[in-house]
Amino acid sequence: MSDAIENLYSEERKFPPPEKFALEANAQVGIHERAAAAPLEFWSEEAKKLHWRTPWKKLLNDSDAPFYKWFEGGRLNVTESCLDRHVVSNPNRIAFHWEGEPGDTSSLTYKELLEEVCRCAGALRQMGVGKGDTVAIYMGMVPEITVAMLACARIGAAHSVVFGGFSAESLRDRLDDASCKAVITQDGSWRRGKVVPLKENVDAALIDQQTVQSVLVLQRCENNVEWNNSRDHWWHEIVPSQSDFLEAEEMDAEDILFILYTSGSTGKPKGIVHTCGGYLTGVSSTFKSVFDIKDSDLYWCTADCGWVTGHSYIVYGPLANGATSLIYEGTPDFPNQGRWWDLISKYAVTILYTAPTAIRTFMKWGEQIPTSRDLSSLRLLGSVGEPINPEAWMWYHEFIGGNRCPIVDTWWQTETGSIMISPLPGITTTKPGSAAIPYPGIDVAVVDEEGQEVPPGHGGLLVIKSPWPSMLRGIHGDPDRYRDVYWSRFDGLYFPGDGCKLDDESYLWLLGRVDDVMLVSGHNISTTEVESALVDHSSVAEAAVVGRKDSTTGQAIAAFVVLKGTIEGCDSLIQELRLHVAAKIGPIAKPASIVFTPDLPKTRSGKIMRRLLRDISEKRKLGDVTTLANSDIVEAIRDGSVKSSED
Ligand code: 7RM
Repeated sequence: MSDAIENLYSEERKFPPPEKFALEANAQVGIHERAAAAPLEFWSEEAKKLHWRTPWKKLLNDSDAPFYKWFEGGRLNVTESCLDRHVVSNPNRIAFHWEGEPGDTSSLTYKELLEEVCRCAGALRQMGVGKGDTVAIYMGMVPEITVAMLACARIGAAHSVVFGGFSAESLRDRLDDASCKAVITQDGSWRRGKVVPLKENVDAALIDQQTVQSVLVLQRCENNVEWNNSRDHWWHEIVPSQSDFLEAEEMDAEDILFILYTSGSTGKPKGIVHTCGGYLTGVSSTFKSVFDIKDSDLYWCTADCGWVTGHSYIVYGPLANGATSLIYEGTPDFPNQGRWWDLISKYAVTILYTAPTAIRTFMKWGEQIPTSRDLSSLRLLGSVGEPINPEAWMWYHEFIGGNRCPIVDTWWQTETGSIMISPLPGITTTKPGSAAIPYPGIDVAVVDEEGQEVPPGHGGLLVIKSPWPSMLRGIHGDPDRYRDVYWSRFDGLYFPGDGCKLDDESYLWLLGRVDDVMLVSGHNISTTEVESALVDHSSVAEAAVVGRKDSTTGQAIAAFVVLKGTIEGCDSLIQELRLHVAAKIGPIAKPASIVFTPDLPKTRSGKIMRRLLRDISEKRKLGDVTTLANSDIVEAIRDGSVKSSED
């Protein structure tokens, strides 16, 4: 019988931590072993680094699995760990430097941030929002989005951040699902020099909507907006007049901190629920050890707060650690393709956390853009969101990291709350394309279809074997779906839905979503490995592959390829790429067809949407494209305006 997923790609390059980095790192050798010997003790120590008003009575309650509870009886408000304690020790430290897309700037110290959070919290209370309510936040990347999230946390209201690129309909679904009582938004948001009409979308979402009673509107773009006097409030009219201190609402460790919707590949979006104590423990601990944060660092996570990465590694993890971060409002190509690298030199960014999709886009644009800027302040790089192809990893290492910065490839999900698998930069020897090893205190395995652990050198399904503090507590309003999606595949194991392989040293190599695995002549082939083999070719910046029905092989591999710079696709390149894949990982993985395209269909957070490519390949009517960042490209690929060949 063949493996649940085969191990085809072999990668031999290794990068041990630089000596000086290793000596000075926050996390030192021994941490993994100590945590493995006593994981509950490890999490207890990590949680004690937060500010608790009342200590917990029970660290982990597993009597009603999979409805686990952590830190039962503990009382806290997460904003006291993120703000108040730093205001006591270091009030004038900068929490956020912010740069708007048009080039305007501001910064907020911890003292100023706490004061603005308290004022916003006061305004929310005046609008009738209180403990136990849910508030939707539909904004762009302005400092006030962090203020809005923390203001909710301050008064014990759950926030539900809806990405500012989502449509009025998606917003409406999420407002209904969580029975949101209020919405915080902006008149508009800047994107590539244009105004995204956020308030207009909110107005549309609220037509005949039953639960929302008030809307708080930040003025950002000075675009014209409709106004409903009995419902709408300008931020500048009701926030500045509030008191600059508001006593934090005391919460139970297991009270809800936020709901965040994941679209998933099919079905209704799932409202993933996170709670106060466990979530903050996970993000605070991982932020310190994975990103090695020091007082001297200037940290930049390029994610949007509408995505879990923004929640965990722009807001809660960095603030719990008293870090100084950069937030940038706009796109990487405004006003030109060098904007990010200009920001890095201007602010002397030391730690950069971004996604493979961005890295591959920069590869396509050419390395002369970053290499003509001064990136010498960088000391650590991170990646999240998709498997990073070894060649993209090498490009990131060389042209962004100047061959001196460790790379932390961090695997985790909205559901896991915080990083589960990652190198620790002062300890772990990295391998391009591998997320390396589990975080201390995290217990994972790779199993076959029957749930048996596979030996090193084999592929299978990733599972998490024990509960962890920042795990989701459920899907809002749907306990059965929670059990069904995450806990029913293997008894007692959490199933994230990702394929994974173990190499000979038991390093973990994530292989993409299990739903995307291709079955070719009885072999289970991961999309990631074929895509990495394509990206390994010097002409290729990005690739997506899918299994399309085939009468002889079951499925045949259909590839979609984005070439670097000005390179033109032609028949001889198609043949060359097919041979390249065959040579790199084996003839079985050779794509049956290759289509050149200027771009790939992606979700708003940059993940490739293979489902739509499957629809195109099997000539089906296209599924839902509304959650796509770039919906035009699907039409372009389907209409064959791009060069293709089949054999
Ligand atoms: C943080 C985030 C989760 C899914 C996950 C994977 C994929 C994320 C990596 C990765 C390989 C990584 N949350 N994924 N990080 N795959 N290597 N380092 O992305 O909920 O939006 O997505 O993303 O498939 O299950 S998420």
